Amino acid sequence: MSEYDPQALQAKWQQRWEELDPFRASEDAADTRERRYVCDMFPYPSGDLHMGHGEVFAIADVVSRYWFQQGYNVLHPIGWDSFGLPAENAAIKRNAHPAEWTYANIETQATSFKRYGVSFDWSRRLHTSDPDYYRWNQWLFNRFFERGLAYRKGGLVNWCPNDQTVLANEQVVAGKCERCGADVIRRELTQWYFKITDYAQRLLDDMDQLDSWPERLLTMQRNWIGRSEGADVLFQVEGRDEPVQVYTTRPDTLFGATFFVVAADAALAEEIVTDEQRPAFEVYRAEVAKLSDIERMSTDKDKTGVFLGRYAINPVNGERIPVWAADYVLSDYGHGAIMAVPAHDQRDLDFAMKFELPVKVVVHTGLADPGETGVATPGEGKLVNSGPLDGLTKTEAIAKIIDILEVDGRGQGTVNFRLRDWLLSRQRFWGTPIPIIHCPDCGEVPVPDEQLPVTLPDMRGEALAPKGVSPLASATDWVNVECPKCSGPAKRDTDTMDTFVDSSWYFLRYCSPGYTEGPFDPEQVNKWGPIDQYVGGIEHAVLHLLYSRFFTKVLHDMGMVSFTEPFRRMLNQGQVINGGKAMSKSLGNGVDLGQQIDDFGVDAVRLTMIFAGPPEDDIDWADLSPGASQKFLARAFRVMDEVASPPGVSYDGGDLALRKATHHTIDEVTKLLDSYRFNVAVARLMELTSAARKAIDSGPGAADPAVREAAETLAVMLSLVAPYTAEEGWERLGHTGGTVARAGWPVADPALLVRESVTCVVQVAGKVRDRLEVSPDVSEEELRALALASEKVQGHLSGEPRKVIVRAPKLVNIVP
Ligand code: ANZ
Ligand code: ZN
Repeated sequence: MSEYDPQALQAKWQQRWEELDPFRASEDAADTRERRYVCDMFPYPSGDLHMGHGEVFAIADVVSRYWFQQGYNVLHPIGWDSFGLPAENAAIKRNAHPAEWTYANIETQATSFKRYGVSFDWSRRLHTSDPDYYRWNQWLFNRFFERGLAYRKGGLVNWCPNDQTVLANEQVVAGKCERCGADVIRRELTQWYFKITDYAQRLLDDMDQLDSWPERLLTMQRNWIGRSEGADVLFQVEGRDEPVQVYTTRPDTLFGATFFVVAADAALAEEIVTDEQRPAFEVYRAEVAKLSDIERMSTDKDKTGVFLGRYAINPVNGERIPVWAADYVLSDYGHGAIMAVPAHDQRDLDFAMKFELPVKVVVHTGLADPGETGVATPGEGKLVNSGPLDGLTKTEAIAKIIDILEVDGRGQGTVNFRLRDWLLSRQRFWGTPIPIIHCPDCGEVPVPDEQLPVTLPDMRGEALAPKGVSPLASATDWVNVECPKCSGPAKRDTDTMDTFVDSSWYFLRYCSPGYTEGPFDPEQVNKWGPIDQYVGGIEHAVLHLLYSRFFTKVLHDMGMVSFTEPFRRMLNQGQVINGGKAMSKSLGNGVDLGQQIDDFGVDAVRLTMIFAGPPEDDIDWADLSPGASQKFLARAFRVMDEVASPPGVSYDGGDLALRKATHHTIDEVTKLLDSYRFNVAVARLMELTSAARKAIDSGPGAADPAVREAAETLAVMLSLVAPYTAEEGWERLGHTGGTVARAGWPVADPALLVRESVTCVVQVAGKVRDRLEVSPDVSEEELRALALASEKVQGHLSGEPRKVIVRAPKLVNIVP
C-alpha cells in the first residue's frame, strides 16, 4: 500500500500526458467516429487563472472527457482572447509593449491549464493578437464592407472618459463602462458600425433552434433585440414643411395624444425651437448630454423638459398639441419623437403632471381616472372619445386606425427593434487595425486582401496613453499611405476593432487553426460545427453570444458555413463566491486558485467545484471543503491500489452484491451525466467507493473479481473529475503505458440492474449453459430475449432454435 500524494501524481502524469498527447481531435477522413465539439469561452490573459476559470474549465472538462470515454471524435480546443485594454494600460504603466505583458500572461495561463489537467487539443491553440489571426478579422471586415454590413456614420456615441474610447451599447451597464465602471457620457463622433440590425428578425426567429439554451439567456437576448409592432404616424408641425414621424406601439390611443415630445438631443429639436425658447432649450440640452440612456429612461427619475414654442397637429382630429423637448425620449430609438398619451403611458403621465398638461382618457379600462390618481392605465379596454374607434377593443382599434392612416397616407403599420447597430471602432492601440484607407478622392477604400494583415506599428509606453484619438494617429509613417485605388496620398483609418470582433468567430478558426486561404477551412468547420456544447458566463448574454450568432449568420449567407447558429447547446456556469459575496479586492475575500491547488491538489479542487452543486448554481467556497474532497480521493485511490485480482479476470463469479452496486452506478452516472447533473454523479461515485471498501474489509476481500470491477469502473468515471487520481489508480490496477482517459465508458449489464433477483437456469438441449440474475417478475418475453442473448447460450446454438420453453422466472429450456 502506498500513500496518496496528489502533488507527486500531478508531476508524473502531466509529463505522461505531454508525451501521449491523448486529446488530439482527428481530422482523418477515414475516421468514421461521430464528431463532437465542446468549447469553453476562451480566457482573457489578465494574469493567472482564477477560481472562476477553475470552475468553467472543470465543468467543460467533464463533458469533454465523458465524450472521449464514449468513443466520440472530440474537439476541445483552447486559445486566448488576447487583444484588449488591460494589456495596454499595463504597457503604459511599465513603459513596455502590450505584447510583452500579454504573451507572458498567456504562458502563465497555459502552464496553469496544463497543471489543471484540462483535456485540450493543444495543437489548435490560437491567440487573437497574432497577426495570422487578426489578419482574418480584417479580411472579414472587408467582406462585411462589400456586403454593406460595415459602414461609417456620425452620431452620438457612448464614451468612457476614463478609458477614452467609445463603447458599444452592449458595453454600457447601468450607465457605466462595463470595463472600468466610469460614468459613460455621450459624444458626437463618426465611427464604424456592423449592421447587426439587418439580422434582428433572424436573430429572434432562430432562437427556435436554441431550445437547450437557458431560458434566462434567451429572455435577455429577446429583450435586447426588443421587437415591437406598432405604427409610424405622421404629424404636421407648425413652421415646418415636412411632417414629423413618431413610432408608437399604441396607435389605438391616437385620440388621447395631448402633447408631443422630441428627444432633446435630436436635430429636430434644435431645428424647430422658436427664438424665444432657444436659450432655455440650449441650457437644457447641455444638461441632457451628461446623462446615459439608462438614466434618461429610468422611470423613477424626475421628469424634465422644455417647451419648444411650437405646436403639432394630430392627424386624426386636427387638434393642436404643444411640442416639448425632453430627455425621456431617446434620439436613436424609433424616430426620436413621440406622441404623448398621458392617460395610458406612465412616463407621459408623469411628464403631464409635472408640466400641467392635459390628460385625456381614450381607453375605458374600468380603473380610476389617471388624471386624478397619477397612475396611467396601459391595459386593455373599450375605446372612448375616439371617433371611429369608439367601442372597439385594443386589437380592433389598432387594425382600424392603421387602415385609416394608410388610406390617408398619414401613417402605416410597422415593426420596430430596440437593437442598435454594433459600434466597432475603438480609439485604442491594442486591437485589430481597421483595414480602411481614407482617400480625399476615392473615399473609404478597403486595403486589398493580398495586402493583409495591416499590422500594428511598433509603439510602447507613453505613446499609448489615451488622448481621445487613437494612439495610431501619431504613427505618421504608418498612417500615411498611397490610396490603393488612385495611388494618391491617403491615410489609414487609425481606429482598432472592438475585441468582440475577435471572439465572434474564433471557435470556427479552431477547426483549422493553420489555414491560410481564409479565416477557416469551410470543410472542416462544417464537419465540426456547430459547437455541441459551449460553456461560459451569462455576462456575455447580449455581447459575445449575440455577436457570434450574428457573425455565423453572415458567414452562412456568404456560403462559408452550413449552419445558422453557432452553439447548439449552451451552459452558463454559476459564479464562485466566498462568504456569500462575489470575490473582490475591496472585500479581501479573494481565493487564489493556485494556492488551493498547492494546498489540496488539482483533483480535490476540481472535485470540490463539481460536487458543490448543479453547474448553473453559484458556488460559495466558504461552505465547501476541498480537504474532505482530498480525503475522498485518497479513499478511492486506496481501493484501486488494493485490488488483488489480475487485470482481465472474469467478473462472472464475483460478489453479486458488489457487482450489482457497480452496474447500478454505471447506469445512474451515465444518465446523470447525460442530464448534466454532475454533482449527483460524484455522489454516486462516493457510494461506490464505500461499497468497494466494505467488500475489501468485511466482505469477499480484495481478490474478489467484483472488487476489481468496482475499482476499474471508479477509475474510468473518476477520470472525468479527478484525472490524476484516476490515472494513477488505473495504472496500479495493472493498465500500464496508456491513459485511463481513453479506457472507454463502461456499459451497465441489464441483468445486474435487477434490484431483487432470482437465478434463472438456462438449458440448451437439457444441459445447463448459463445462469441469469433476473427480476422475480420478469416477463416471459423478456426472459426469452435475455436467454437467447447470452453469449454462453449462443455458443451452443447454430441458427434459430427449434423451440424455447420459458417458465418465468426460473427456467428457460432451449431445444436447438
Ligand atoms: C404612444 C403610446 C401610448 C405609447 C401608450 C405607449 C403607450 P417599445 O414597446 O419599447 O417599442 N417611444 C417611441 N419612441 C421613443 C423614443 N425614441 N424614446 C422613448 N420612448 C419612445 O416602446 C414604444 C413606445 O415607446 C411608443 O408607443 C412610444 O410611446 C414610446 F398608451 O406611443 B407610445
Ligand atoms: Zn484614391
